[in-house]
Amino acid sequence: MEIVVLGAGSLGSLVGGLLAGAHDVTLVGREPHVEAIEADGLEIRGEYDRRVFLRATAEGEGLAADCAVVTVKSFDTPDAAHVLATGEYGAVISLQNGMGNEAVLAGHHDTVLAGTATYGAVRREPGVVDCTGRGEVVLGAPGGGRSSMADRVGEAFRSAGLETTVAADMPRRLWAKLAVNAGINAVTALARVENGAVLEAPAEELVRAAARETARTARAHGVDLSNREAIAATERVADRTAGNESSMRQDVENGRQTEIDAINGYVVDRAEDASVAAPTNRLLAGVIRTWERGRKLR
Ligand code: KPL
Repeated sequence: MEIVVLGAGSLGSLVGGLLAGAHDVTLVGREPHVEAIEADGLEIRGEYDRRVFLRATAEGEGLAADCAVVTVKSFDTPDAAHVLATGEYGAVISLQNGMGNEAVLAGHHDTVLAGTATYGAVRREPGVVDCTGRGEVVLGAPGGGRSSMADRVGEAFRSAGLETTVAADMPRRLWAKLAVNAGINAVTALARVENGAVLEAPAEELVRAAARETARTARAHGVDLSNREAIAATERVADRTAGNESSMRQDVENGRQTEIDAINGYVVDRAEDASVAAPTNRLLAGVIRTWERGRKLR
């Protein structure tokens, strides 16, 4: 399959590198990462430990492929949608954190798939990505139901060795992943700890509260996600990725804007729409936004 991966951050580099083992992949990113990959290939450290050779470019306009995998930060989705609109793709799949990305992409493309990924990845230096934990990709039609394109893309991911499930209940899966990110990301970023730290007191209580509020909000919007399921999903991911730095912690450590608006901020907004209380998500979003403002990142 011909695949374009748009976004060569930690997850995009890892997914692009793994897909390149079985497919014709073009990774679209920024310099100097792109130049390093073009010169010497991409080194995947950790779990997979290999060097792969794939096309890498900083020019995403006018490309064509069977499938485009979007891994850019949620606040860059509108730009990504415009770039993709200049090319031709059989399907566009969002493998991003946060909610609302598929709707933005669907404004420019007919066939959009939703996806979640729980692989641990850290881009160490130009041309090098570390897989810090094997996770899972789940993909399917954003509104739920079966999709033959999702089956095709899922098979392509699996044939490249990525643990992949094609799901018919994506709205529920997206809200469950939102609960995971709402619980883990801001707490690990603020406390500068690894994901496993959220399994212990005193973080444990905070993280459960954020996941519980997310599930309550999902139910208020007609999505069948119990508090127990949301908490269990959060704890399972924290356990599997115990030694990882969350993406938000990486953003904060590197002085970059975070995805807080699409994660805890999204929960607060949807909770407000449905008159549900979300005090923990509000507090976490407020503290991260204050940090961003102090750094002139927003
Ligand atoms: O999605 C993640 C992230 O870091 O953004 C998790 C699942 C928490 C893995 O670190």
